[in-house]
Amino acid sequence: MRVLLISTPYPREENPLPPLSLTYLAGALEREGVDVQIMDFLVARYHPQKLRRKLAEYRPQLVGVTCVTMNSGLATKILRVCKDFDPNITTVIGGPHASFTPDETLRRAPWVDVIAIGEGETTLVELCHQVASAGDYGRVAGIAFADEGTVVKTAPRPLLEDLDQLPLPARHLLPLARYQALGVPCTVTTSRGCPYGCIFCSAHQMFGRKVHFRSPGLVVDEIEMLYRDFGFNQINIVDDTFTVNHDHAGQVCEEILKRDLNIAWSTYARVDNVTGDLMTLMRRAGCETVLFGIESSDENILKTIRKGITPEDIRRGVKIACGAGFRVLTSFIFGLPGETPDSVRNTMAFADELNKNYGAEYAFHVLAPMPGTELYERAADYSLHFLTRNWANYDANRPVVELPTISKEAVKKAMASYEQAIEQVWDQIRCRAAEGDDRSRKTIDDIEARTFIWKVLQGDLIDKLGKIATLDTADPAGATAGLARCIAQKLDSPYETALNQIELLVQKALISPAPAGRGVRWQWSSIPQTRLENTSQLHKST
Ligand code: B12
Ligand code: SF4
Repeated sequence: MRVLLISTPYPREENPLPPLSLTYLAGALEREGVDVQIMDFLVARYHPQKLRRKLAEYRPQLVGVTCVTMNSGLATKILRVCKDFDPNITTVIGGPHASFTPDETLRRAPWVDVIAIGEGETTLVELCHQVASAGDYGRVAGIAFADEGTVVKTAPRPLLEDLDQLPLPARHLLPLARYQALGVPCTVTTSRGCPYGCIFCSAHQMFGRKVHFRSPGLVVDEIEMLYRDFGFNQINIVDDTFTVNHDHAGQVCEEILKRDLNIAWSTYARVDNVTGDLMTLMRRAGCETVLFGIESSDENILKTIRKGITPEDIRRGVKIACGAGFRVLTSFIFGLPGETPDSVRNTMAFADELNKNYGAEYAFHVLAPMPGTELYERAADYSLHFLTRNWANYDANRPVVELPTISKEAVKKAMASYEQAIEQVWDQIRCRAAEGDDRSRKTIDDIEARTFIWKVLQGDLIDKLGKIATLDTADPAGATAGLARCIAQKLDSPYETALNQIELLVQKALISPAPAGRGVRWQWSSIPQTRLENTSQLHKST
């Protein structure tokens, strides 16, 4: 049985990170002896022709794609390419959006065979067994499919009780060197589920309100492997709320400290469940950044959305985290039920207050009621008027619904003033850099470097331009310069910039030349065999 798993691309502004969904799914399949590959379009160019080439070469019997709401349209298009290529391929879609829109997805995309609803590891394994034996999908819990014009939903898939039974994510199937070139952290989870019931969020619908935890020892085994074997020194713990259980969070931190891992990490937290002790411990264990979902400063709005926090909780939590030396990011949403032009102004002033008083940074989004949230399911009760049902617009950066209490223009204006404020901050950084401030110069250089690398990734330039016809293969500097010249020309960027960036990739062993004819061919590095052996050791022990 051969399975191809695909991540649907999304814009760079959303900060692509190594996808845990596909690596967990692939890990579960590998453990069952299923042959699986991942095509990761988050850090490579998507083109239907490229996909067709892969389908022709790998000949998968099942293709599974993951997406969220904003890229769900593209995800179904990807599956259409697969179905058109070979109608015998079983096409499957999963993730938070598809899970909550099975009827609509099957109606809009009749070439999709199966929707995986909710947690996917066991569902996909069982589905593969059915596909391999030409069996009956109907026996697999947690899926929806069309049968002679009607949508069949099988029994709900029970959530995994013991997360230690999960496989290790099969990250060796990802193009990790590309993520490392971008300098982004590697994603890890220590738990699934969220006990809170915020009405704009679907987390508790997806993984339940009972939080299941992985054993801290196993979590840190994985982090240690990412650090020692895969070369990541930045980790993002993507639990819905890492700080929800202090014992568990504390044990993860103690375990990191015990093993003396020099990693920097970041995570999501709630202002009402941080304490000075926990924050101090997290800081000692290498956590540098926490992100708090604040949403609004308006008490009535906070009550309506059932966030369960007050402005006082917010000040207290932010003060503790900033006091403990964290970089604190606060995230707000414009356009929640009850929003008025006044509450928008107050929320912006509040974000400024948190910044001035404690040093917390802030970001604003616009409400996008995604399927699976109470706001979406009961939109009329909250007086939400949908402006568009085009999911591509649900990026939470523009109004997709309107409220009687505030116009969409007022929300757009608030977003525009926030974006302008960010632009001003950048102008100041650029000015300071021009005046010789080293820190500002470094910030600008980092951004420029990432932009350059992003273009290289999106153009697949190492793969396309990497064949360098040097006569002397023993001349690595010549091959590096050759590649830099080709890329600089293609991107119309200065040769020195290209050379610096390519040299860095070579130094970090993220790209390497292999002899090809009388010259060399550059390629992205894969994980060395010894590292893979360590991975499978850990696989066996979990
Ligand atoms: C980390 C994260 C990010 C990261 C990285 C995403 C990544 N590449 O991993 C960043 C910061 C980039 C990000 C960005 C955004 N995110 Co985000 N993010 C998360 C977060 C916190 C964790 C994701 C994760 O790794 N989960 C763990 C894995 C194991 O779970 P999973 O992805 O759901 O996969 C399981 C199942 O869904 C299923 N499954 C998934 N795909 C498939 C495919 C097949 C074939 C099968 C069989 C099964 C299956 O099986 C998997 C294993 O059990 C989730 C919240 C959450 N708890 O999941 C939000 C979440 C996914 N994000 C969300 C949103 C809204 C966004 C943004 C739009 C934010 C914004 N602009 O405001 C952007 C969109 C970018 C994008 N297109 O993904 C929403 C999505 C809601 C929706 N309906 O779309 C979530 C669910 C948060 C929430 N509760 O509202 N996000
Ligand atoms: S917003 Fe955060 S706390 Fe609220 S339900 Fe979603 S993940 Fe949980």
